Amino acid sequence: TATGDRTAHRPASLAARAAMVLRDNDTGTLVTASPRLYPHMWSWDAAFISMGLAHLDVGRAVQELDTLLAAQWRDGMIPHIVFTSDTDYFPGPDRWGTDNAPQRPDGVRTSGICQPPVHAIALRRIIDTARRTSAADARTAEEFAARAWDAMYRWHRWIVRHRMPDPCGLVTIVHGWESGMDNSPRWDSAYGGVRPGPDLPPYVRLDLLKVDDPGERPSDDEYDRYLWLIEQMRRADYNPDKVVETSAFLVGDVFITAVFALASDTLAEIGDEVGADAERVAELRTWAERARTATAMSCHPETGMARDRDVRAGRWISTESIAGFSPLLCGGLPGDVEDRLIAALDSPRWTGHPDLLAAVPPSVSPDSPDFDPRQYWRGPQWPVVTWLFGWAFGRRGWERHASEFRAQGVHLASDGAFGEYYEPFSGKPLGSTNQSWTAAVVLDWLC
Ligand code: 9YW
Repeated sequence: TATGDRTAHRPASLAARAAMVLRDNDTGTLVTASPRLYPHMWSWDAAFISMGLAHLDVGRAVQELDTLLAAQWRDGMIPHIVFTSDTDYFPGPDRWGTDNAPQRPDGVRTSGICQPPVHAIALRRIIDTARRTSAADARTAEEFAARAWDAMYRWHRWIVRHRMPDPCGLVTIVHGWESGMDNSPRWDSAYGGVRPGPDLPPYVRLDLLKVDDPGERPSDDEYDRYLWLIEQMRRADYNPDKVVETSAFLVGDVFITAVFALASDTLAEIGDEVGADAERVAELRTWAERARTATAMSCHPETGMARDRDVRAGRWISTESIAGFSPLLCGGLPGDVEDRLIAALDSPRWTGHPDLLAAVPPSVSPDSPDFDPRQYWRGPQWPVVTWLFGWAFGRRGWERHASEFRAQGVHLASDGAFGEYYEPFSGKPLGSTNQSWTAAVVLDWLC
């Protein structure tokens, strides 16, 4: 069936196509983030991909997380990219130059920064899916959880030890790429303070050759800043504390903080189920509480929207982005403030905007001056973000919101292109097509 110029697949056909995307992008031990644009494993993509894989083969799902955990740095950091041998991506491992970092893992090349800690959430989802399918699947997932739990705990501990340096208590990032929302207007002012030095080694971008419209990608100026930050970290040998000390970009990320709270609670809960060390489980709950409080404290006194904090400049960042709703992920707000935030999410400035094809939140409010409907994290809708909020809403007992996000997310993706992101008014898929994490969340919605 067709609506406008969009084809709409029925659920069974959409699920079959999503499964095909995951199979086609599978190299054997990892599913690449997308077929052409991103030929490697990305940390938070891998988490979402693994829960999609769980619907096809639980053994393969846990293998995906095993591959990621095999690239964990010795100090606990899970790196944002695990490189395959494909050389058609920039910046690749040579440019990152992590080979000399003393904490790097053996036998695999990675980037030197991290991404949102959604991994425990994926593990929860894999266990829940496996328990629904068969006793053997449940055993596979639970055995993996028992085996992988310590590694995940060490990842969360790394964040607490190295990335909560500011009294505001937010989890701090040293590069916009760590946020997962690379060129979000949330980071514009902080990037203003990043001045690439004259000794920035030259480079050639490859991403622009792989999309139809370079206007959907970050600009060259933005890229210079991205690479300058990498250069600074490389010169600090990726020592985590030195990096935080020296980075020109240091921002408390409220979305990551809320995800960290949610994931720490989830990991604690899994720890109880698999009989993990009780002291460590208790520590996770303390960390979750701390992050929840920091998230709640960031809220703007009038709008109630959560805010990031530019630590270098010592000021709050009030961009009207999806991250403003972060407290809904982890809780911690007084009831009336939370109700107002939910009302804001449902309002015409956001999900209730009359011109949206699907009622799921865009990355930036269409009514904000920062909004650009085609530009990456500056406006388009990202199915994974919808999945995450929907899953958290279900966990918080908000069934109506959770099922609404699921239905509308499926509607947006029903064209079967599995876009990396979508133009919110026309539903046109943008960036890469057959993007693995989009296929994975659609599969999870449909199964
Ligand atoms: C890049 C892979 C990654 C995602 C990020 C997204 C984009 C581009 O693609 O990053 O070159 O790293 O912003 O969240 O993990 O899908």
